[in-house]
Amino acid sequence: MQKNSSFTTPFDFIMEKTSADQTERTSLLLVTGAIEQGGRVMAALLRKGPLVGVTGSALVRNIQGEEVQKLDQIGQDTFLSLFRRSRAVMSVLSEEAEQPDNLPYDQKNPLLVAMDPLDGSSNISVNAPIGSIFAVFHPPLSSSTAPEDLFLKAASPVLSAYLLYSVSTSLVLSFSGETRVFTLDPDTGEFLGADMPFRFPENGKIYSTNEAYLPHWEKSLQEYVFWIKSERNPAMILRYIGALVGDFHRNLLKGGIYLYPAEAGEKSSGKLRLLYEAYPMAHIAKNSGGIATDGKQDILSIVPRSIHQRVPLVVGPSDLVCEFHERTGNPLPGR
Ligand code: AHM
Ligand code: MG
Repeated sequence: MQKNSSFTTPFDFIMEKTSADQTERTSLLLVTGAIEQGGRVMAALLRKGPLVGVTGSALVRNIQGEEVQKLDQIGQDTFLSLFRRSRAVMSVLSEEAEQPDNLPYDQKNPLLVAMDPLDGSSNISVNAPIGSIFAVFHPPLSSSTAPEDLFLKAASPVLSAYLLYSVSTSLVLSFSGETRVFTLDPDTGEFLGADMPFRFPENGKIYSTNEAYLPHWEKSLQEYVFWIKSERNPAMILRYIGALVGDFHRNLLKGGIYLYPAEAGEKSSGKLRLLYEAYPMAHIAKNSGGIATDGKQDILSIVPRSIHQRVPLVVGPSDLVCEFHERTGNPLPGR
């Protein structure tokens, strides 16, 4: 890849954004460095896929009752050991572990990380896009918080990120009110990106949802989907990868709304997890001119009741999310 002098790295981004307040700089650089290194490790393995035996089932079920893939375990081990090595992380909550892993640290301002180390597991066996998602929090101020409650009492994420493993490997980082998009140069191992904030384009016309579940949704949602594809001007088109990271990324670049609503029955709270799927995407959306809600309220205003809590998710550029709320009878206050 031709190196362009205006490219920056995640390191440059964090340095620039912490120049006024350096108290958390080192911890954030160490955590971001661990995410980058994990991205390099995962991307290198994924390039070879079945040739090195990393695809396929691990023949066990996780605490959510879902079949664990070998790559789910590899992602979990890779990122957990990198966060441990960073010595800047106090605790890691993961989709793949029932309880958070408390880690040794020696930084003055240690951080909490909630992660989905391998998002889009059902795409692994068909060589379709997958990703890794991270929300980074400051620990709660109260020193009496029990380790198991750290993630329930932390405020909104301070930094959010995802890695998308696809045609190339992307790293999207959101911090201090800005989102930046980087691409891995596999020859040098560097993540390089434009030296400017990334924002959703306006007037997007994509919607992303698993429409097979529509018969189980509330009537107002069914009517909304009928309206966007049949009556809206311009009509919207459906694109669905089936990995939140892939769908969110396409919508971030092209302008589109992602919906994973609650359903009658088993999925009455939706499918996606609040702390390590909805929160980071909501934080990235907010820093890119977007909004994320559970269909009623802002995702970032929801206080978690349990660490693996599920929520319905609606996320995208502000214009499309506001339109969704108006059409479904829950206009967002002040919008
Ligand atoms: P996972 O983290 O176990 O892979 O599950 C989350 C994924 C999301 O990435 C994706 O948006 C959704 O599940 C797809 O679900 P469905 O197959 O029900 O459409
Ligand atoms: Mg997952």
